Amino acid sequence: MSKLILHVDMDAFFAAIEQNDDPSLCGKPVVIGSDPKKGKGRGVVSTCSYEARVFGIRSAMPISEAYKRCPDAIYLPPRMGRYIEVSKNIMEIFNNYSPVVEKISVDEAFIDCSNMERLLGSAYEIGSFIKRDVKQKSGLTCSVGASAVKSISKIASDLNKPDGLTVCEPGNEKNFLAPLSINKLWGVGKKTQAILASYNINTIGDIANTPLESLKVMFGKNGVQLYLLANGIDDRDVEPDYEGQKSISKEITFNEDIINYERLLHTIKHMCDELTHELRRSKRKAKTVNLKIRYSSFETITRSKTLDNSTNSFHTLLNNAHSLVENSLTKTRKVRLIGIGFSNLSENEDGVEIQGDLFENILAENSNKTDTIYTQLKDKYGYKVRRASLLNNNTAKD
Ligand code: TTP
Ligand code: MG
Repeated sequence: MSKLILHVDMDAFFAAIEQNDDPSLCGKPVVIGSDPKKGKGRGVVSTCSYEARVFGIRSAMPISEAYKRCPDAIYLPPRMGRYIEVSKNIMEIFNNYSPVVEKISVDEAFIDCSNMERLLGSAYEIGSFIKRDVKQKSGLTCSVGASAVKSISKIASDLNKPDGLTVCEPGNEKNFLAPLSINKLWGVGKKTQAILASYNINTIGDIANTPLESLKVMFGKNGVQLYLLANGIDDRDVEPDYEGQKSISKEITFNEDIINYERLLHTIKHMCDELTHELRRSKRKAKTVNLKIRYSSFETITRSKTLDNSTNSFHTLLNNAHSLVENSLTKTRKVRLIGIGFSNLSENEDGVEIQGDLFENILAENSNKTDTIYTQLKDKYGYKVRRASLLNNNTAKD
């Protein structure tokens, strides 16, 4: 028996939630992102409704460009707390179908339904049931791809968006992929696409028909991967839990480029606070802290530090983020964007780690208790709950 892997991706996720929560937005172009400030805003589009996509607006586009394309659209700031809540509800629906669910972002997951056809029906039926449940329980539509091959299911879910359901039957993988553009293939970015196009390789079928040796010459090891994927060969399994989500991160584009070091540190503290909260809510720890700085020249540097032990202690993560900034920032240069990420995530075992010095442990335990109470308060009363040290108001906004 071959595997049956479904990939589900919500349609226009953040924008669809806004439309669902406020029906007066339905049928209208809705753009989620930073304030466009009448075309002078400096942030980016997070996502937009399909009505806004007609104007050419897309995720990651500068918000000023979106405003140029559709000044009459409804521009809304993201409500992450709400999106995470809906995301959790949706992931629970997937868990009703299979215990093997791999969440790969806030709005998409793989579900392994292998050997469940007897119980649940054909790939097409299982896909329809999931779509129906998601619609009934959340009011939202999603798109589903199903096949025996992880990478093909991912491609398939994107083919008939929104509200799509696309099945590739086992044995038909090569035919299914052949006519599709090469940019549908995992790992093919603009650079790879340009190189392939220069050899007149434009479809996945063209790659499949290219000798492996030629692909190796063009791309080295990656050429082998391209060849396998283009031929529908990918034996990766669905990895349950958080293993698919390798990191969490936040970044902020300042209203104007800044040089004030104290303000930068304060912004980092805010981001560490939000990220630690997310770690603790989802019962995870991080081992690596990542920093991204973009100067006003657009030159971007990234630095990371891997700790001896995984942690979800606010103070430990913050101290390491601070030391990364301290060691890598050129303080005489203006900063346009700053980002903090935590990666190397693992599940949190219960209890406090007891290692080393007793006094250190008491401090760690107290800090852990404070973090736990803080997480509970924030969960109960929302994002307005803040650590006292975050209450002064020189925060970056955007
Ligand atoms: P996507 O699934 O990529 O996009 P989408 O659900 O909005 O639209 P589609 O129908 O094409 O799937 O991303 C899920 C959410 O993640 C999206 O609603 C907003 C957020 N996101 C960003 O904040 N920035 C980004 O650049 C992208 C791509 C997504
Ligand atoms: Mg989506």
